[in-house]
Amino acid sequence: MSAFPEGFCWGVATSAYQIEGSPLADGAGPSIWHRFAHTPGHIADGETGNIACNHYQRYLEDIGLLHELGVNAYRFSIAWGRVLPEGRGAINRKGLGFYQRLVDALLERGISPVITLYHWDLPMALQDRGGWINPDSPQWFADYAEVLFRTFADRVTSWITINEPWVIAVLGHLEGRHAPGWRDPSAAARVGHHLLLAHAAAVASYRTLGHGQIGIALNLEPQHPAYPKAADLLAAQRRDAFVNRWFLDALFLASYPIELAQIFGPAWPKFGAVALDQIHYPGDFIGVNYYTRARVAAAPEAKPLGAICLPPPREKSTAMGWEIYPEGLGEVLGWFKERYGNPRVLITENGAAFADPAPCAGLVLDPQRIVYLRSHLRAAAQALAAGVDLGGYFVWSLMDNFEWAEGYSKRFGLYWVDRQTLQRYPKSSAHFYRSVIATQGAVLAD
Ligand code: GBH
Repeated sequence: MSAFPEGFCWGVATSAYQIEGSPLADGAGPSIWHRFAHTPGHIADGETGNIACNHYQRYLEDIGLLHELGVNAYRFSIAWGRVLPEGRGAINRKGLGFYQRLVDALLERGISPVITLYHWDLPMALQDRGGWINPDSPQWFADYAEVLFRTFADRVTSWITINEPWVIAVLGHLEGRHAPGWRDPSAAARVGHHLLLAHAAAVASYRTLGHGQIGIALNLEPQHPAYPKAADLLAAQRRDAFVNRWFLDALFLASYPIELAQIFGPAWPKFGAVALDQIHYPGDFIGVNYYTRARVAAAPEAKPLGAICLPPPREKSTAMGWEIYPEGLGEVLGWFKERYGNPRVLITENGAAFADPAPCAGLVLDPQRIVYLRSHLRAAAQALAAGVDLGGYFVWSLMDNFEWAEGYSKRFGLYWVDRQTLQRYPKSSAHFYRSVIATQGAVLAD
């Protein structure tokens, strides 16, 4: 099964706040994640991104890891506040310089940068103006994006505007588990809309400044009824509207699912035809971040969705408590072909956290991660064979890093990071992924 075509994009993914460390170095402005992590009670073990993987200093060594894997692409994000410490206005040359050196070093190694403009670390200066609930926020984002499009016009041809608008809106503004830590349904609804407007504005700007491909990355999860009964089926449909179709229907169909008005009640704004036309803006590809599915049971008392998710059986669960369900990746990829006009798709994140053992003779044995990756790569190959326009696959993540509210307690990396020395050690999954890439997927048949 040499299932993956010539030119297929093989990569790994990271994000700035999760790996860089030194969040205030060289004149950077603080971000909402810096503030959130320094407010007690938000992060497991009171951790922060102050050190993270110290990638800010060790980026050349980390490019060595990418080279070792044999990837032809690397997805990373830029910290807005390093480039624009106030979020707008004056450019911080030193902060921008870090990313210029990173991009140059990647290109020297023949690795294509795939840049995410926003992976959750909004400058605090903009949060002080309301952050993403401010109607000016899409313009702030477009102006920031323009700085980067101009800087990298000749060198970078793959861009992702925003990582997981649903997580930003819901975990950040409805459930308060992520920065900025709000619990405000009306804010969450408006933030979701402004993120879509921000994406559209950046895509429009890229049309005049760049000649590559630009898209958005969505977290997508099939929602299955826990039991074959009508109430669970309806609950799963509500949750599908909430998690998946909120952003898919907006981008591809110029509409929001009607369920959202029921779920949010009076907190859901009345969007007119003009507003819906403005968010109908998929870009050149859609990024899929796939981890799991949900099994949904009706629960009228669980507001506002009237639904709860069942925990998976132990033997099917990752360290995050998410079900290992590779079929779901095929299902998600199928949606694009069946419902959304078969756009180009990149799997911009896929991976799993497990309780890895410490390195032994320089290697970490993580057979569970190999099983996880193999089964999901097979599902991707099958989708390709079925006619899905799949252009690439990125493992989350290159190395163990700051797993948001979980701190450093959850390890997603192909490389194990020693929290004392920050030394990187390969896991057996790194060797596995290298062989997948080297054979264009032929080893998946074994
Ligand atoms: C991604 O988000 C992020 O882009 C990345 O930064 C992060 O490190 C990585 O995943 C790992 O977490 O609780 O069973 O209902 C993941 C998005 C959305 C995936 C919520 C799991 C909940 C499953 N997540 N979803 S469940």
